[in-house]
Amino acid sequence: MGFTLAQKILKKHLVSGDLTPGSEIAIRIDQTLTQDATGTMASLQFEALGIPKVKTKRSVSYVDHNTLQTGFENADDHRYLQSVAAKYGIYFSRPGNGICHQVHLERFGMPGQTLLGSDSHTPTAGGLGMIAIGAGGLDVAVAMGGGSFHLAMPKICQVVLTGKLSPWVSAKDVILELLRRLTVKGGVGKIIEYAGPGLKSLSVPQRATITNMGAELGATTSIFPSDEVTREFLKLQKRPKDWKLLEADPNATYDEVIELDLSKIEPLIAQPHSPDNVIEVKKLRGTKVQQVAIGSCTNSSYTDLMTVARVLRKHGAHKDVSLCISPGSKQVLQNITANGGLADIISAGARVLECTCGPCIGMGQAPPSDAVSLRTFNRNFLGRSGTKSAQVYLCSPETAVAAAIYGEITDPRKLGAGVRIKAPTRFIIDDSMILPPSRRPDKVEIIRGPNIKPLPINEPLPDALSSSVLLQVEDNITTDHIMPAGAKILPLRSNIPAISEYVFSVVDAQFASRAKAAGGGFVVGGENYGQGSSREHAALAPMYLGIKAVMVKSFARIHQANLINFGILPLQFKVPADYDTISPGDRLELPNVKEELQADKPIRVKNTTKGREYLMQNPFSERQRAILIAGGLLNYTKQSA
Ligand code: MIC
Ligand code: SF4
Repeated sequence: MGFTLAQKILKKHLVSGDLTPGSEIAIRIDQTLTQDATGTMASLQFEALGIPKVKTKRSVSYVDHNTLQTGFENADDHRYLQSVAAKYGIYFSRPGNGICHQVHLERFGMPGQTLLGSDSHTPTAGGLGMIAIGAGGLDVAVAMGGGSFHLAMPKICQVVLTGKLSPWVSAKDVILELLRRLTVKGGVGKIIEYAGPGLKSLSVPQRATITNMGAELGATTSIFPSDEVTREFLKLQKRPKDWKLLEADPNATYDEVIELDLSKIEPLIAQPHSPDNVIEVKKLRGTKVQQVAIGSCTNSSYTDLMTVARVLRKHGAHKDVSLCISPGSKQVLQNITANGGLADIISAGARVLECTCGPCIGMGQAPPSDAVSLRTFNRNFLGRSGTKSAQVYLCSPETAVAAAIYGEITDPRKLGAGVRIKAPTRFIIDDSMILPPSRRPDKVEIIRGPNIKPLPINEPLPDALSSSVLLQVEDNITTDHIMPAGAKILPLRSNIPAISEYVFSVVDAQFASRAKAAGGGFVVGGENYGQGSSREHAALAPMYLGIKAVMVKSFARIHQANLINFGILPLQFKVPADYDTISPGDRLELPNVKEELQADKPIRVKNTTKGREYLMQNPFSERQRAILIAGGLLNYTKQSA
């Protein structure tokens, strides 16, 4: 039997387990990536491991999220991260150099290697033929120290691409079409592997748009083969030697196959407040638009921005639209500057932002009240833009620029003959904002600002738990609901006591004070709980508030792993309908939790308020059980050292 591309790479990196879907495997990690919003915690955790130098082939620390310096906090964090990078053998991408995923694709990604990143969009590098997975900061810190990464072996879903995209339809529409078909839960427990004759018409940045938003499908990762298109991309990046041919065996078998004819895809748009709420752009024709934001790790490549520039040169932006553009990297900005694209963008009246995540994570450019904002980003969760009443739509750069010109949602095909942006034959490559690690690490001093507070550590799991339900939430709760981001809260990422005040604040402003007054408790949720970002703060901060267990119908992968890492029990109902018999405030008891967990038995929960009893699944691996009993991965690692 042949192997799929993902299986081939996983097999080469396998440390333990086998490739049976659902069983636990451990893999060797070649490269890691951290960004500043998750990286300070990951760095504190790496420091706590006491290892003198990273053991990966390449580790890179990016500053791209927390760049709005309204006080000392973010700037202090940047300085801390720079000193950690210099000391421990990590490359440092300075603030302004670009968004981690875009820069990693350009400068570091390697076909056939594994990449673990403390950001959920790490699978972007799958566009280059890598197995690239998002994880919590602690898992990444462990990988930097040479530890393997544990995960449940995913199923492999093949997407066979045929045909070619029509003018004004782009890679974003491909992934929006998949989101429409599969939903935000459709990729859970799967790797999406792309194949077929349609591949050759998609450039590496276009492939990266697709793998990037595989995260919104809930997929473990997504991957494209490494072919002639990949070779051309790496040649342009002056990295021809990093290329190798990688594809699935012709007789590989897949758990699922989806066919997608590129020529049949139309311009699509995701409506508020979920990336899978997708319809054709033409159906929303005429909706007035107040803001258009172009950028993010999904859609800010050279071709994306040149397309926008070319359209703007002809038309100019509408007077009622605030148009902002954040290039994905300094490389993109330098190249569109050199060939006049930036001048067209500026002349059209766009507000040009620095090369960072910016508005995508609510770091500035919050739209006005009730505004319609069209964004080329990947997430439109409620409140993420910074304005709770805003209506955020996700679309391609083509659809975004059409709205910027006409002041209303417009099918970009109205713009006439399609623009074709050819990749330049020479690219400006300038790595001056990437600092290699110090040659004299012993001389480097770690610089810590006053906002960096020590990492809180959990207690081991007691024999029994008893507490009340502090909050009950619906399906598809995101980590943006659990631990919101934005310009006000993000600077507190290295200060757990301070950030914990904002846990669930989008849903329930009193949550933190109630949790503190009660000395902790439980949270009850629906399907796909914890989807979205990899931020381990969505586990760490609730842990700090005394949350002992989260009881839901199902979990999103990264969040579930983060809960385990910080010793919060992630429990799933055996009978999902039990959810309906619980109300906020109910008193729950887990009389034998430790013993049941250890003995691989279902975990019993008594609802003493309602006089009912529920059974919870115990699907954990032996290692996960040991981590939960120890009160988290740090305690477990210390015990086993
Ligand atoms: C996001 O897009 O939500 C983020 C901000 O990049 C997060 C990471 C974080 O919260 O720091 C992610 O996707 O993992
Ligand atoms: Fe940054 Fe947005 Fe990408 Fe997250 S999704 S890494 S915030 S650009």
